[in-house]
Amino acid sequence: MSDKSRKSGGRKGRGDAAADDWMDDQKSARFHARSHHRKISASTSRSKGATPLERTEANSTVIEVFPQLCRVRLDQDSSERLCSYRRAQVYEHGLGGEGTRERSPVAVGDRVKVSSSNPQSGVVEGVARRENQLIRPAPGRERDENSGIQPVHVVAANIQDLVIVASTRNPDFSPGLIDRFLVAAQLAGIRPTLCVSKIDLFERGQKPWDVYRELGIPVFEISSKSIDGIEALSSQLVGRKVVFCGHSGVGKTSLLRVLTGREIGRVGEVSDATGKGRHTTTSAVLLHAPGNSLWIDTPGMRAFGLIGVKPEVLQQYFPELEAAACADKPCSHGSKEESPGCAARGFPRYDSFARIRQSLIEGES
Ligand SMILES: Nc1nc2c(ncn2[C@@H]2O[C@H](COP(=O)(O)OP(=O)(O)OP(=O)(O)O)[C@@H](O)[C@H]2O)c(=O)[nH]1
Ligand SMILES: [Mg+2]
Ligand SMILES: [Zn+2]
Repeated sequence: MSDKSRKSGGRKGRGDAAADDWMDDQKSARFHARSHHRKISASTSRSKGATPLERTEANSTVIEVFPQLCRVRLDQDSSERLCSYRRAQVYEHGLGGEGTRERSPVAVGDRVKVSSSNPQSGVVEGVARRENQLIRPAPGRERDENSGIQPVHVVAANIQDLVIVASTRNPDFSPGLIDRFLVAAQLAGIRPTLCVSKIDLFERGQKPWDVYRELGIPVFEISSKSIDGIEALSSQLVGRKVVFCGHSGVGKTSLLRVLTGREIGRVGEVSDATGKGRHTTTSAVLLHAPGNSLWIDTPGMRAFGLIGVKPEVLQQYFPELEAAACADKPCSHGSKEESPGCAARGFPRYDSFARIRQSLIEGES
């Protein structure tokens, strides 16, 4: 979503179109789930104050989530099951603080306890306490006007690394989303890495991603076509739990194909007309890769709304601005009128910071 639409009363804070989301645009998932809809009528139980399972009680990992059903992988024999999760409770996993609520009991990466009566299917009996989670406002779900509750979508749970994928071209490199992901990673305690994809399309000139290197964020220039940079990136990620995020069409699935050496998922052409991806991947999926790696491919996001950060503390997540030599201490790094003696305005990410701050002031969670 553009900042223009946000200012003109667009879908504040969700930062995305409903079409990006598994629950709103998962044709195959609906197909899978349809037969179960009839059998399962009770609504998911919501348990304020109830406690999740201890981690040692879990016996499976959630690898894909659909409405009503999820695909899990059992620890015991690595077999997969399609499981109903309607009996599982929605726990308060310490999401985005007051006024937020997860809308699904399970997320990709969750550790769960599954009971199964046959080799194909099963039931999720409980969800283990999470180590962390990458969250965003649930696409297509506004904050409820009466209760003030913001529905939350957990992109992935129990992860160590967030690989932010941004292409040099086709679609063009766009830092706005990167800065938002960097804030979200800090909030969740996840190590961020910037992966600049399609380096084979980069002709020469200034590299707008160098600013992230200067900030100390690991930056890898890669190409899934020419395989440049893949080994270096891979060596950082083997054995780790990683979620790959970015705009549609930047090459996340292509990258995961090269990293895993498997023809996973679907890869789609970028539109010639708009220069944007076509939202080829429609639901997040966890891949068990060599070296006990858990790598999660996600659907392309148009934007990324932040949850659990107030505008006045946003600067804590922009360390270079935090250190700026402003006349007033503390300084909100606001507009010229608001903060006349502010020294943050000269920094490369200042405009990005100011845009995010403004959208938080205007009501993004
Ligand atoms: N030139 C070039 N093209 C690439 C590279 N990686 C991917 N592509 C192309 O970019 C397009 C999009 O690739 P995908 O892997 O489907 O992108 P994605 O990020 O998974 O997209 P969504 O699933 O929609 O979020 C395809 O046409 C790929 O062939 C690369 O390194 N270089
Ligand atoms: Mg994809
Ligand atoms: Zn300032």
